[in-house]
Amino acid sequence: MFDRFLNRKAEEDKIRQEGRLPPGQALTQKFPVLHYGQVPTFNAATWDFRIWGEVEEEITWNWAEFERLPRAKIQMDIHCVTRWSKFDTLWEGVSVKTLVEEGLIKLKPAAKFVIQHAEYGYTANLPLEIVLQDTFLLATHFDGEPLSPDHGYPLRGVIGHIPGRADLQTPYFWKGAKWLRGLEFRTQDQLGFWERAGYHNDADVWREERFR
Ligand SMILES: Nc1nc2c(c(=O)[nH]1)N[C@H]1C(S)=C(S)[C@@H](COP(=O)(O)O)O[C@H]1N2
Ligand SMILES: [Mo]
Repeated sequence: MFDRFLNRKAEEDKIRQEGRLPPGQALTQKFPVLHYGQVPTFNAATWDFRIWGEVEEEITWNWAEFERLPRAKIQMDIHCVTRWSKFDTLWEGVSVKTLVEEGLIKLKPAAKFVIQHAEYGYTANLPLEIVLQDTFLLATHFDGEPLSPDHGYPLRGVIGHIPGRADLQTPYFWKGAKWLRGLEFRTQDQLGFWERAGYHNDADVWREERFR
């Protein structure tokens, strides 16, 4: 596509005109890596994914079982609180909304918040309604390839924005946990790793809710 040959500034101007550049953000054509701590290794024989809390049945899926779950693809814009935004990113993985709709996760009515639990005890919290949006995915693939270790292989949460979907909420990208190992459904919210460090709990990119 011709767009690929535009320089960064020209592409940013075009995105801004389309109303897709949130306040205080800049377009990047790279994919920066940001996280606290080490990159964990993956062992398919010992990896599992747990679902617990406000659910009728707790679940533990091993990697082979996780790979057989229904798959979804989604293209969206992602916005990092460190001020880079990346547009039209393509993700593939498992939609929590689909798992709930197909009865693979049976939520109790009291479930209102979701904690993503990742390797080394990293957590990220979101309201259930955002986790059930089309813009939240348990992603195994980016741009048609398995995630790289730096970006969360084999599984990460991702949250972004679909252009034109002003009805959906868009938190900053840190609300997606890399190296994800489970989801906890809760009646009450609980601050995640960056939220405890002073980042905004709601983290709406259009309202520039960066810090609390
Ligand atoms: N497990 C884990 N996930 C994490 C983080 C982290 O420190 N640990 N950092 C978050 C932050 S602050 C950002 S901006 C995004 C960055 O994702 P990327 O490295 O794929 O760009 O991952 C998020 N997920
Ligand atoms: Mo971040």
